[in-house]
Parts: sequence; C-alpha cells; structure tokens
Amino acid sequence: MITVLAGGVGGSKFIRGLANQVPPSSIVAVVNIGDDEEFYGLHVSPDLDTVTYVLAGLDNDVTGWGVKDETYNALSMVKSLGDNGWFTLGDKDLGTHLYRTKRLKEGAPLSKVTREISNAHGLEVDILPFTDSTVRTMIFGKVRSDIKHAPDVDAKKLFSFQEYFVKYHHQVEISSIYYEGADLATLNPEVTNAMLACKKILLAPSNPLLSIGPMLAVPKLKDLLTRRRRDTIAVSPIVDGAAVKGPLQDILRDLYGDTSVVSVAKFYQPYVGTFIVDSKDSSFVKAIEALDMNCVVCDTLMTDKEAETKLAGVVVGL
Ligand code: FO1
Repeated sequence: MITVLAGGVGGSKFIRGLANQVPPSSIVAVVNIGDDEEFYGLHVSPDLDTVTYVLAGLDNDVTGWGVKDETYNALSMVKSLGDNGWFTLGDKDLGTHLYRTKRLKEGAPLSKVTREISNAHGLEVDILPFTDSTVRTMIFGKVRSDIKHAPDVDAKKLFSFQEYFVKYHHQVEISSIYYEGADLATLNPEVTNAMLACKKILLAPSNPLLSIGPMLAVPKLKDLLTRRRRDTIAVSPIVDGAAVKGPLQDILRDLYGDTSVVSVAKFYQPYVGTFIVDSKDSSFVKAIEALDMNCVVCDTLMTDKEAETKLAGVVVGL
C-alpha cells in the first residue's frame, strides 16, 4: 500500500501517474481540504473534486478545475440576479456540491461522502480528506498594488483561501498563512492506519504551503509523518526557481526570500527522508543533502500522461 498526500492539479496528475504504476486499489490519497469553502450555501471541496475528476477522466484540462464540457447556466442566472459570481461554478460541478452538502447536512462525515462520490465514479484509489474536522487555510497579507479592483490596497487583512486565490488572483503580498482549526483537528482512523501501514508515504508535487501545509499543521499527522521520515518521499513542485503552476514562487519569495528548491527542502526537512528534484535543479543537490535528506534527480515536469507515469515510476522504484 502507498499513501500519497496531495492537493490541486499537480497532486491529481501525480496520483493518476501512480495509478498506472501500481494497482489503483493499493493507493490511499490523503487530500487537502484547507481550500474548502461554502458558496451559495453549498460545501465546495476543490482539491477532493480535482483528484476525483482527474482520476475519473472528467477533469477540465483547460481550467485545471471543474468538469470538462461544462455549462454555466446556473451561475449566469445567479449573476443576472445581481450577485458578483466571482467563484465560477459550472452546472455539472454544482451537482457534486449539491450532493455533498445534502449528505453533510444529513450528518455523514466528509470522508464517507467523498467515498460515495468516488465509488459512484467507479474509482479504485481510496480518496480521503485528511480530516473530517474543519480546517481552513487563511492568508494574512496586503493586496498587491497592481491589481485593479482591490478596494483597499493599503490595508493588510485576512483572506479566506478562495478570496486570496480566485477573487484577488493570488495577487496578495503574504505576511503569514494560518490553518484555522488545524490544532484541534482529529484524523480519521483510515488516514492514521494508511500512514502507519503503508510501505511508503509520498508527498505529491503540490504546493507545500497551500496543499500540504494544512495537513502538517495537524499535530497528529505531523507526528506520524515525523515518525516515518525514512519512508517519506517528496517530489519538488519547483523547477528552476519557478513554480510549475500557481502562486508558489510568490509565496516562497514573500515568506522566505528564496524561491529555489532548497526553500521547499527546508520546509519538508523534518518529515521527508528523500527529496526528488528536477534535472534543472541538480546544482542544489549538495545543499539538500546537507539537510540530511537523500536527493534524487530526474525530470519532474508532468507535461502529459506519459511524463506523469514516468515520474511515478521513478518514485515507486526507490
Ligand atoms: N479557480 C479559479 O482560479 N477560478 C475559479 O473561478 C474557480 C472555481 C472553482 C470551482 C470549483 C472548484 O472545485 C475549483 C475552482 N477553482 C477555481 C480552483 C480552486 O480555487 C482551487 O482551490 C485552486 O485551484 C487550488 O487548488
């Protein structure tokens, strides 16, 4: 059994590659829920849905989120009623949020609802939210002055994840990131078992602070990972000082003043025994090994399904 901690598009593609290398039923995907937010009374779980849609072949590979061949009739109606509608929810995607919200209101935990959804799509990978408790990634910072519609560019404030990411296009100079609820969050027994019983724990090439960070902020998960450091392998989400996708480069600059892969290695140092870096970053191997981490160099860019499978093959072979 392999346990993989993941979030977002990078995480989803990596799990898809992994499912081509090992039996999908041997993979437990522990997925970020720090991005979850309520829109129009519906519980939206972007990372759980991205992993599910990608594995089910339903993903929208243009946007990186939502469902392919989507329509937006419901959102158009909402906008016509005067709502700003800054968070784009497609009609098919809304079906997932309607179902999830109904089941949560009936008292089902998020992990159970997630299994119901992935079973309905015929998936064999076990997709689990890292907790059934509420953990929310909050961003403290100031809207960058070059963004036009910012009402109060000078004020530092607290943003929910989706306000930061979507409403302000992640154009926020970050002072700190806070994972609300993480200190009191409990782990599902399935997550604990998967992390103890698996041969290897993998950290997908997801954003360390936005996708993996919410999990590391849960004391029990942090302890488990620290205990299994020797068996934990992380894949770098940075190539040649730049993020493959999303705002990671800006975040590393704002928080650590260094956007190199070493910055990510330092963040993962307490939890990760082996770090996989891109061939373009081979000059950083010595600096990473000095952190008491094994370092493996290979091509990490998941440009197509073949590249995803090849990268997963390197990881599985370690
Ligand atoms: N990302 C955007 O940049 N703009 C959107 O309007 C948007 C809508 C959306 C709807 C459902 C969903 O599951 C994801 C959505 N995302 C959108 C992505 C979301 O912000 C994710 O949390 C990030 O991609 C980080 O993984």
